[in-house]
Parts: sequence; C-alpha cells; structure tokens
Amino acid sequence: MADIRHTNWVDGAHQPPTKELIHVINPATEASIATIDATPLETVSSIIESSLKNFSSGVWSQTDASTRFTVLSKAATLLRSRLPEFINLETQQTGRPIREMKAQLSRIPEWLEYFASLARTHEGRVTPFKGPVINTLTRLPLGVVVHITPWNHPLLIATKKIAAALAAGNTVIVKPSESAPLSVLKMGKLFQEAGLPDGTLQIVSGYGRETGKFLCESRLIAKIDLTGGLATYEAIAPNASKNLIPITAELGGKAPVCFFPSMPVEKGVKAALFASFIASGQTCVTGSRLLIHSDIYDEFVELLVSRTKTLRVGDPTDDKTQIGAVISRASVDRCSAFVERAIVDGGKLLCGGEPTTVDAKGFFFQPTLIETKADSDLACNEVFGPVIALIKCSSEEDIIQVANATSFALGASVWTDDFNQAHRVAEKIDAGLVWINGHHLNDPSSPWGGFKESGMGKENGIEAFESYTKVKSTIINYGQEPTWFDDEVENARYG
Ligand code: TXE
Repeated sequence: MADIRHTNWVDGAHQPPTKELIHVINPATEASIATIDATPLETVSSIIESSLKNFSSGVWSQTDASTRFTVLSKAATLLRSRLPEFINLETQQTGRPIREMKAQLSRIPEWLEYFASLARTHEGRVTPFKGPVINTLTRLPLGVVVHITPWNHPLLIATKKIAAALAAGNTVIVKPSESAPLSVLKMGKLFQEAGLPDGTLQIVSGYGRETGKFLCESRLIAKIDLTGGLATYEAIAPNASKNLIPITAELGGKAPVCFFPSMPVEKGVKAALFASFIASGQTCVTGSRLLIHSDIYDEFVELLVSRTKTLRVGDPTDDKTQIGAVISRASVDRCSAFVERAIVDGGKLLCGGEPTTVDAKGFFFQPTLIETKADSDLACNEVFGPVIALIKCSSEEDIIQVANATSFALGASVWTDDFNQAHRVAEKIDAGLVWINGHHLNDPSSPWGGFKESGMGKENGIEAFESYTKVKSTIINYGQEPTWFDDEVENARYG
C-alpha cells in the first residue's frame, strides 16, 4: 500500500493537509502506509466553533425522526456495499487477521440500522402528574459531542458511538486513534453521500495528548465518549467535571473465563482459544484469566497447550492466518515484560512467551499461556496482548472469589452444562457483561460497558441512545386559572 496522505474531514470536505503529520504504521510489516494530520490546536478550535454553529442551526439537531432514520439507514447500505475496501484498510492498519476483520466489519452496518430504528421509534413519556395537567417528557440532543476512539476495533467502536449520537440529533467530532485512524477518516464522505448535512460529523486526527486533550477541555462541548485507557480517563475527567459534562468511558478489563467440570473439556478448550486470542488478546474483554476447576485442570491444560501451539501466526492478509500482529513495538515489549515478571512471581510458562516476526518483520508475540497464582501481577493487571493467565481453582466459590478479585469489571464468561450453576455463578460475578456459554458476543441492542475501573456508562442499546439526550419536562395546565394574589378567590376562600 502506498504512503497516502489522509486528511481531516471537516464541514463536508477533506481539508488541505496541515504542516505536522503522523505516520500510520502497518504493525505486520513495520512500513508506513499513510500519513495523517497532527492537527494544530488553532485548527481544532475553529472546528469546534464550526460544529457548534452546525448544532445551533438545527440542520440536523432539529430534523425529524424520519429524516434521521433515512440517513442512518442509507449510511448502513453504503457501508455494506463498500466493505471490502474498509476490511482491507482495517487489516493494514491494525495488523489483525483479515478473517477477523471480515467477520467484524460485516456486522457494523447493523449498528447504523439499529440506531436508525431507535431514532424512528423511541418515544417520550407522559407522567402521572396530579390535577388537570399534562406533563410530557421529551428527549433533546445534547450538542457537540466528542468521541475519542481506539485502535483495536477502529471502525466498530467509532461507528457504535457515531450512530447513537447522530440518531439522537447531536453534532459529532471524532478523534480516532493516531495508530489506526484510516477507516474512520473515510466515514465522513460516506455519511455525506447518505445525506448527512455537512459539518454534522467532523473527523479530526492527531495525538491524544494534544488534539484529544484540547477537544476534551473545550467549554463548548456537551459530552465525551471515550474508549481507551484509565490514564486517559483520569486526564480528561477533571475538566469534564468542571464543565459539567458527562463522560461515557469504556476502559480496560481482565475478563475471567470460568470453566466447570460439567462442560466437555474439548468444548471448553475451543472456548478458551476464542476468548483469549481474538485480536491477539487486544480487546477490552479478552479472556485474559482462565479460571479452571481443579477436577478438570490437568486434562484441560494439556489439551489447551497443544492446541495453542498449533495456532497459525502469520501475515494478516492471508485468509488462513489465525494470529496477527500486536499494534506496536511498545506492545511487544509490554508482553515480554509481563512474561518476565510472571516467571519471577513463580509462574510456569506453558507455551509461547517470546516476540516473533513474519518474514523477519512486524510486531508479533507468540500466543502465551502461563500458570500463575490468583493474586500475581499477570492475573490482576491488563496485558492487552496474547499473554494469558491460567489459574487452578478448587471450587465454585473459589472461582467466583477469584473472578471478582481485580480492580476491573467489564466482561466475564461462565462455561458449564449445569443450568443452575450457570445462573448461580453469573449472578455473583461483578461485571458489566456476563456471558453464559459464550464470549465476545455483541449486538447493537445489548448494552456494553463495565463497572469499577473498567468505566462507566454504556455503548449500544437504548441506554447509549438516551445517554446522548437530555430530558425536557413540559407541564401543560388545562384546568385551573392561577389563584394566588387574586382578591376575589382569596376572599371567597378565607372570608
Ligand atoms: O490507549 P489510549 P492506548 C486500554 C488498554 C491499553 C491501554 C492503553 O489497557 O493497554 O488502554 O492503550 C486518545 N486526552 N485500552 O495507549 O492512550 C488516543 O489518542 C484525550 C482499552 O492505545 O487511551 C486514542 O484516540 N484523548 C481499550 C484514545 O485516547 C487522549 C482500547 C485511546 O488511546 C488522551 C484501547 C488525552 N489526554 C486501549 N490520551 C478498550 N476498552 O477496548 C490519549 N488519548
């Protein structure tokens, strides 16, 4: 792929390139595949002002539900017709296997369709107000909302947020990750073709600590929706709090995957591979802690290790590749450091444990399994890579206790053929998402978000849509006239 300049999408057009640029690196080849703007802060400032004008004009914020439905539905159709080019870009910029990107991207239009439908069907309420009064509650868009999005599922995560925010009538500024911004930068033109008024979706690239920080500190914005690290949340939260604006935060995780003896070991091992190694372990719900009941532990681990050793690490553009690259050299180094510390902690390396390359290039790390203690560094802290902790647990109670013993609480899964046990355990696990006999399952209608240090608020579902609105209460008196300070009424009442 040639080194192409991708520029910001603002007010309905790709803008001329700015002076400062950032190289986007293909993590599988280490080649620069594109350059983007490190947008200067004066430019960001004028983009925010222009976005506010767009919102205030009502060109989108005051359109009716049927228009929003039509535009978002058309965007879904256009995206579906152009999937191959987006899949190719996504594979190049993330280093993830093309078979994963095909599966993931083929579902993204559903988010646009779901929120289109919600825009069209979501209704207000009438409260049981006392007396001859009608009290209606209507939902209004918030204003200019800022989306700070990551590199691991660039298009999926940005589209989730954009679809919900536009459906509710907001004007959106997206700052995609500087590591993988290309697919998101292409979405502006697509939305324009779908009929979205210019200036309603602005896509601005740059570094998080500069462009992202500046956007989040603006007094003109009405909400921040972040998917990223806890440190980023901590950096933006004080200003958001000062400016009285809400944040939706989808942060890290340390998902426990709980295996019980009633589950056939073969099925459990397939589940573990799926939970742990999709996206080379770089998702917020990666099954990064396998909690295995002692009754099946030895058999489970033997089979899992032998299957893990056969996973095909390779060129992400090859349909047969199962494990692609991790995002950067820094990620490889972080994985190595976790392995070293795990061994110092007394962990037992069962397979993998080393950086690797494909054709002598790229940021790859072997799929790695380490048997460790429940309170070790590896068992408690997020790797965001293919380094997985195996923990032997003595009982159902032990599994529940270990599952809840980290500062994260995003995803968790319970694998058992015992129906009662499945519900018992799921009920006691403290996490925003608990799957029973599944993992990674996601749907636009299903609220997605964590507790504790995994974040707050939800993506997806009615919750996400409503989080992009504010409630206005209109109170209609169709009965009594005002009576206070009316001599005639007061004389009659007290005379
Ligand atoms: O995230 P960052 P990174 C977690 C995961 C990972 C860690 C760090 O634990 O190891 O975060 O990853 C923008 N003001 N997740 O460094 O830096 C940045 O430009 C405003 C979980 O990649 O948080 C990018 O657009 N914006 C996660 C976005 O934040 C700032 C996905 C995310 O980058 C900013 C990714 C600032 N001060 C990481 N600093 C998930 N939940 O899936 C950075 N950004």
